[in-house]
Amino acid sequence: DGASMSREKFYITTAIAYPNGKPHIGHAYELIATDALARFQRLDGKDVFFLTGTDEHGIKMLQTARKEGIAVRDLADRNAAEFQRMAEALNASNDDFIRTSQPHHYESSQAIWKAMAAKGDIYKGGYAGWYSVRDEAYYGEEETEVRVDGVRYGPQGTPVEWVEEESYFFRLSDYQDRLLAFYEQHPNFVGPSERRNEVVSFVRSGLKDLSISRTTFDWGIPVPDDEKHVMYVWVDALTNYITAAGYPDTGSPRWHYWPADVHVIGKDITRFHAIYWPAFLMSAGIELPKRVFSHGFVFNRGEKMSKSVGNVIDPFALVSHYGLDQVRYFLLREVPFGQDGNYSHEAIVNRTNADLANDLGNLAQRSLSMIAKNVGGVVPARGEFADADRAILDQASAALATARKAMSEQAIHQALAAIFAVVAEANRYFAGQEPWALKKTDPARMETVLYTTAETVRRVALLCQPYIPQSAAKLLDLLAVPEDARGFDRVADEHALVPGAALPAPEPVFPRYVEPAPAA
Ligand code: ME8
Repeated sequence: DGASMSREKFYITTAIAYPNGKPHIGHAYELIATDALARFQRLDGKDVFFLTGTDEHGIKMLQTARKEGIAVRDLADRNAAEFQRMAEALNASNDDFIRTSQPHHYESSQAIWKAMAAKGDIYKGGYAGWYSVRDEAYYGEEETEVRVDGVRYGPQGTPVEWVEEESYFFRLSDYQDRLLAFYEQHPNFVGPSERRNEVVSFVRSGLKDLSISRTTFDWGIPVPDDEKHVMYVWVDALTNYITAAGYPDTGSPRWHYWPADVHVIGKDITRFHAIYWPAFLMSAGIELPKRVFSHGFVFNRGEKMSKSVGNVIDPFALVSHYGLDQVRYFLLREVPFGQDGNYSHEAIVNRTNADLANDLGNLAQRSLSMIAKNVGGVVPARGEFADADRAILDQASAALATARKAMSEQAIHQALAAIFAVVAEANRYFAGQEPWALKKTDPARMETVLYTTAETVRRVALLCQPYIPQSAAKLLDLLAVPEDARGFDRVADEHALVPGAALPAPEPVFPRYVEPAPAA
């Protein structure tokens, strides 16, 4: 539509997960973070397209289905439904959910293959080398090692097996110089910088042509004009990002979203997104994404989660135990985005009680209940602002600019730190102004202090929407802010609360986490 065409577009994606099992906390983490980034840009006025989905082909899916004694399509259907259910449970605002088993995706993957072939970048040969089924990745022998258990492992610590078969190859080696020049010209293409450095040094060390088809199984997208081969799962997986934007129909109403503004992924799949994907796109003559951001891993008390250790955390259980916004806030605040982080009960309880219940919850509850009791449940009158009033309101407005800069670099934790610094300062302001004492000595000044506090809460609640959307909405409801007045343009002074406007009865928004009583 005309309105969306005139706004700046913003296309953001998560990785698409393998539905060979149920979603785990790593998947939840990536989706929540990407959701916060997408919501931020939407609230900031952009025309956002946010994509997530499932990566359903490949030998890993097939092996899991065999182990479970079910058809691979049934495995994909069953678990893709779990990933969709997780997106709902996490309140993800994705605009689409792509499944690579969808017919349109076959068309799209075959189209990019043909474009690469037409460029002369695909040839038939024989592959002999190491393959990790768990990573769905080919590794050079020098990247592998035999450990004391006699098993050979790849660089991510997963076992590799020897593969020898006829295969199509992509002339990746031809792209080494073009990729290096591209990284040079676009220093922000890969973030954070540690990941960028790894990518650049891997490409500098020399690229070999990449095997891009398999013949020993058929759970994949057929290679055009050679039905004996299916595409290597990563060729089809990466293509999801353009399929969803309408490819190969570049006249599609969604094609204006391409190139993606940012692909949010975990650090283990940086090589695919920062090397293979741009090379495929260069070959096919398609514009490159603007940025790839690799987040860290979430561990359970420092240990890698695995089914065999039995410490895998179920995101559904986590949300029902602690509350959705509590989980979202914890993950986004506690772990600097881009670094590894830890999950622990103590840490989530501490964030829930200290930041949400005590700091933000009490600020809202104390000011709004004083307003209900002493000002008759309407927005208080505002007298002349004192310096202290002006200062806290200005700090709240300035947090938008800080958050905007941080979010544009995926520094989600920094945006939250700036917003919660306002909350901490507002609590000091409220305590220092002692509105309960002013009630007798200077009731007009009391109203101005309560007004200033409520207006600060409004600004903070607006800014909190990307991270804790349900709770922020409740706070804005308590301030009677209409739903169409919740964009970031409303943070400004001219949209401040209007004295005399009726407010609903206050109620607490952030419950404290209380340890369940031990069973008797
Ligand atoms: O890699 N902490 O799928 P996947 C944080 N299908 N992130 C984690 C994590 C953890 N403990 N474990 C996994 C794939 N992830 C491919 C992607 S994209 C075209 C194809 C992240 O289900 C992981 O890094 O193994 C990846 O970004 C995402 O979850 C899906 O992982």
